[in-house]
Amino acid sequence: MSMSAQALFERPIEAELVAAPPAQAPIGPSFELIEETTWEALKQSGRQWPFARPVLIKGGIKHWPAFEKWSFEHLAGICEGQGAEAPVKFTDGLVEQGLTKGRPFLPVAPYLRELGKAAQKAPSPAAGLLPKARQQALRQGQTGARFHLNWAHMQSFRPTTLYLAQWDILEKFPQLRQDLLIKSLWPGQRMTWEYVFMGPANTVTGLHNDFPHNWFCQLTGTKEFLLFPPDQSEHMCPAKKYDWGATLSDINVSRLPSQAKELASFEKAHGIYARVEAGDALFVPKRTWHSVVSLEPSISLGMFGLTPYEVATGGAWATLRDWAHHLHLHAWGNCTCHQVLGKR
Ligand SMILES: O=C(O)CCC(=O)C(=O)O
Repeated sequence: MSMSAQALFERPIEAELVAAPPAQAPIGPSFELIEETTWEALKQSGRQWPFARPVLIKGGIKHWPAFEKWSFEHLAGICEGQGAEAPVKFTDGLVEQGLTKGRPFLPVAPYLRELGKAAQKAPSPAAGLLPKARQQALRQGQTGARFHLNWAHMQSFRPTTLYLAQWDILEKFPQLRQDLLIKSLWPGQRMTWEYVFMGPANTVTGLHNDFPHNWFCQLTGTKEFLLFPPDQSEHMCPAKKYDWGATLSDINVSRLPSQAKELASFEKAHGIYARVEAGDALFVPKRTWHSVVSLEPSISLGMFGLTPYEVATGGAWATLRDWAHHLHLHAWGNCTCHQVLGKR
C-alpha cells in the first residue's frame, strides 16, 4: 500500500454512512447524568464495590504515572524505539457496528504523531451529544432530572478515520504496565485484560455489552458514554452478530434517522450519560450496554476484570461459543472476527 500515513489517517470509510440521506435528528432515549464521585468520598461512604450501576470517579487516575507520561508523542517513541514498526491491525472509526470490514495493518508511530498534532486543536465548546455547559447546568439543577441528547451531533460529523481500538499494548510492551496502578482498581483476586483505544475525535463505538466488569480509564482527551443498565435490554435490539465476550446491538447510533424499527425501541430506553475526561476512571458494571463517541483525540484504557469463578463460568462459556463459531456451528458469516467477503 503506497498511501502516506496522513492519507490513511484521513481515509474516508463506511460507504453506507456516507450515502445516508440527511434527516431530522431523532429524540432518542431519555438520560440521567451518571453519579460522579471521588476516591475520598467513596472511602468515607464505605460503599461496597463492585457497584451495581455505572460510577464516574473524577480524577480517579490522575495519580498514575501513565497520566503524566502517556502522550501521543511518548507512545509513538516507544513504538519506534522497540521495533513496533511491525504493522498493527487497525479498525475503522465505527467499531462494532455495521458490516465487519477488512482491517488494514499499519505502523503505529506515524498514526500517533498525527493524533498528537490534531490534539492541539481544542474542540468547539458546543460539540457533543451533551455540550459541557448544558451538562453543568443539568448538574446544578434537579438531581435525577431526565433529558434528551442532541443527536444532530451524530449527523454533523462522519467517523472517517482509522481507529486503533482494543489493542493489547501491554502484551507488546510489558514495561508499560509499570505506569498503571491496575491493582488499585481491582481489589482481591482478579484476572485482568487491558486494551488501549487510541484514535481521533469522532470515533464511534457501537452499542454493545461486555460480560465482565470494566474499569475504563481516560488518559487523554474526552469521550461521551451512553450507558444502559441490563434492565434496559428489552429496548436494545440485541444482534445475532457474534463477538467474543460481547453482545452487540442492531441499533446503529450513527444512523438513527434511517432505523425506524430500532429507533422506536431505543426511544423507550432510559440511559445514563457520562462525559469522561482526561484523568477520569469510569466503572462499567458487567452486561451494561454502552456506546462511546470521542470528542477529542483520545488515549483510553479499558480494563476487564474477572474473579477465578467468573473465568470458570463466563470465560468457559465464551470459549465454548468461540469454538462453536470457529467450527462454523455458530453465527458463521455474521461476526466481528471475520470479514464478510464480497460485501465490502
Ligand atoms: O472507547 C471506546 O471507543 C470503546 C470502549 C469500550 O467499549 C469498552 O471499553 O468496553
